[in-house]
Amino acid sequence: MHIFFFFFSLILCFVLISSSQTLEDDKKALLDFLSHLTSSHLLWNQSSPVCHRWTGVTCNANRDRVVSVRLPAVGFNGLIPPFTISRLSSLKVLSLRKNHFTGDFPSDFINLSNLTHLYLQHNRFSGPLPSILSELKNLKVLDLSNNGFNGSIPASLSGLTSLRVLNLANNSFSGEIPHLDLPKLSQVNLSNNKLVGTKPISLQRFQSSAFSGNNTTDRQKKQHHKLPFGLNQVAFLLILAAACVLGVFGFSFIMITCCLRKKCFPGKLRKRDSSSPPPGNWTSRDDNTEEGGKIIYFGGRNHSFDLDDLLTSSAEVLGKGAFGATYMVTMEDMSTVVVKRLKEVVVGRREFEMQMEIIGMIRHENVAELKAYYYSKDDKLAVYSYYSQGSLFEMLHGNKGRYHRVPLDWDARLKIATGAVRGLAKIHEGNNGKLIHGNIKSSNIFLDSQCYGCIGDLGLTAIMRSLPQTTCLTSGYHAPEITDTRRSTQFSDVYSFGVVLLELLTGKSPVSPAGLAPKAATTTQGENMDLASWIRNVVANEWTGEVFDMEILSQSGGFEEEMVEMLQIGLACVALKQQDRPHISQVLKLIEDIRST
Ligand SMILES: *[C@@H]1O[C@H](CO)[C@@H](O)[C@H](O)[C@H]1NC(C)=O
Ligand SMILES: *[C@@H]1O[C@H](CO)[C@@H](O)[C@H](O)[C@H]1NC(C)=O
Ligand SMILES: *[C@@H]1O[C@H](CO)[C@@H](O)[C@H](O)[C@H]1NC(C)=O
Ligand SMILES: *[C@@H]1O[C@H](CO)[C@@H](O)[C@H](O)[C@H]1NC(C)=O
Ligand SMILES: *[C@@H]1O[C@H](CO)[C@@H](O)[C@H](O)[C@H]1NC(C)=O
Ligand SMILES: *[C@@H]1O[C@H](CO)[C@@H](O)[C@H](O)[C@H]1NC(C)=O
Ligand SMILES: *[C@@H]1O[C@H](CO)[C@@H](O)[C@H](O)[C@H]1NC(C)=O
Ligand SMILES: CC(=O)N[C@H]1CO[C@H](CO)[C@@H](O)[C@@H]1O
Repeated sequence: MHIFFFFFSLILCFVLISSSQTLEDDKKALLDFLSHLTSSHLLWNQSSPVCHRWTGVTCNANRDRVVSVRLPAVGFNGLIPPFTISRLSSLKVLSLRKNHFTGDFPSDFINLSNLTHLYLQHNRFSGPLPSILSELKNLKVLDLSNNGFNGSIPASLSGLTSLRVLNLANNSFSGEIPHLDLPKLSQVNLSNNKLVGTKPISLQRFQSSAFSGNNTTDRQKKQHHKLPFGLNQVAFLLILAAACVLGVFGFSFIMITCCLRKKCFPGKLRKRDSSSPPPGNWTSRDDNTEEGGKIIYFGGRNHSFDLDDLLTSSAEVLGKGAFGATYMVTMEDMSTVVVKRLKEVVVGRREFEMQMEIIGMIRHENVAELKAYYYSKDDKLAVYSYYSQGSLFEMLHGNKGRYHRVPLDWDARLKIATGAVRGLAKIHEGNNGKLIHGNIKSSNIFLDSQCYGCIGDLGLTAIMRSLPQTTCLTSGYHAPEITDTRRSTQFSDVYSFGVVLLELLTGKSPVSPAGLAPKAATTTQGENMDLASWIRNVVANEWTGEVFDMEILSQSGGFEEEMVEMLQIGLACVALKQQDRPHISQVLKLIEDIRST
């Protein structure tokens, strides 16, 4: 009996020890890794939580294991300390690209059985690839380009059955290219090696540029193609080098949220097929290094992108506004950020940086986060978080944007207003209570994962050529005094926010007043009237019930009192005289009280 128990507990212990690797073990492995490397500026604070604070480290949803380590361009050199990184047994993504690591391919990495993405490009690795590499059965992306690997490409790579991307360019691989039977492979680059012979049939489907700079022959003809190393890229590498030398200033956040985020309207909100063309020239045109910029990150938790990423990742144009073009940029880890390429910046570098630093300080769940910025003579970029559910404008007025129209019930609208007013109240506290948004409108309000409103586009009006031209497109949001002063204030922000509230209630767009015509026709000014004036008129004539969006009236019986309350708040915000408007903190309290009373 005793012996039985003894063995039983021994087995139990063994099972527990072998299967319960913890975050502590992961932390230890990472600290071991770092302790062997003297070369970087990276500091992981032992007493701060790994999952929240450590640069480049991301955990799983339970926050009990490390799943991604991304430390691109942090100045590491020497050998990768063996048996450190490879102890992170849950690791899925490892990026150590653009460092100066030397030595052989770290063969202990084959213990990382869950690894899906391995980025070791732009280091100084050498020697042959171990054929045992094929043990990494889950590997989808393998980028070993721009190193000094030599020897032949192991035929065992055929065992990497999940592989989608293989980049071995700019190494010294020799011999013939093996037959690689990888049906999922969609991108290959073996250019600039010392390979000979014919392309295997299994790789015939890839363009010849993937094999350029070698002595391989096509079935038809020899390839002699090599792209010139353009000036743009030279400038670009200089900028990057400068950024490295200056040290890693701060770090950005991984945007895994877009994957984790639930949709507010499952099944209903469909993304349109994105048929927008990619942006034209993403490459920095800045070849004056003195004026050349560096990218500044806020946050310091994780950095999943560098400037290189922003300028080379696949980008999609989201829109072209008064401040310049807005792009949605998807990173190599499939996270997404919004990049604004600002035109007509009127302030100089110092003022630009000061303004960005002020905005970067604003951290609130209802304010779209400024993740990074970049200033050079020719390019000014602001990088914000991306909200996958689109803007309130798209939600309300549908079909014109990237999303199809979805009915929004009263609860949803109340939540959006609540989030947005919290965000704006936080913004007005910024810069010692002096910060102004200057461009509040429904297309700058986004929905977060909990479907609360979030304020986007913060901080741009202050650095741009006065206000965007007051065209009929935006004037619906502008306080009357702005027409004369051309300067935004916190009062005018409250006015614009009031217009958004009215927009939520009526479902009518302030930017297309023609839609008001049928009901407004009885008034004197007819269809030239903006949304706020129209509602003032209707309410003055005691037709209150008439202003509400049919969609919320039909959906939510019994909430009319709440709507009337919101209407009164909205009307107070759009008071013609600025001193009659409430402070945003009062608006916040009023809106939060709608439900809680
Ligand atoms: C490390 O983190 C702790 C807690 O977050 C903090 O109190 C401490 O100042 C940090 N130490 C350094 C050297 O940054
Ligand atoms: C690897 O991933 C699988 C599922 O994706 C998981 O069940 C397993 O526990 C992971 N391995 C480790 C060592 O975390
Ligand atoms: C893999 O990990 C085990 C311990 O879990 C270790 O004994 C072994 O040497 C490692 N393999 C390699 C190739 O590093
Ligand atoms: C690979 O490079 C190393 C030096 O880095 C050299 O000793 C070795 O002979 C080379 N192997 C082949 C196959 O070229
Ligand atoms: C190979 O190196 C050249 C010149 O350094 C560079 O232009 C090219 O982009 C590199 N190829 C890859 C696939 O990284
Ligand atoms: C290319 O390879 C062929 C053999 O496959 C060899 O005859 C030829 O000399 C090589 N050319 C160069 C430029 O290396
Ligand atoms: C492969 O990389 C070379 C530069 O090294 C580039 O010119 C070529 O376009 C790339 N081909 C593919 C298919 O990516
Ligand atoms: C066809 C071709 O470009 N072959 C080149 C392959 O790479 C070797 C080594 O870099 C060159 O010598 C060949 O000219």
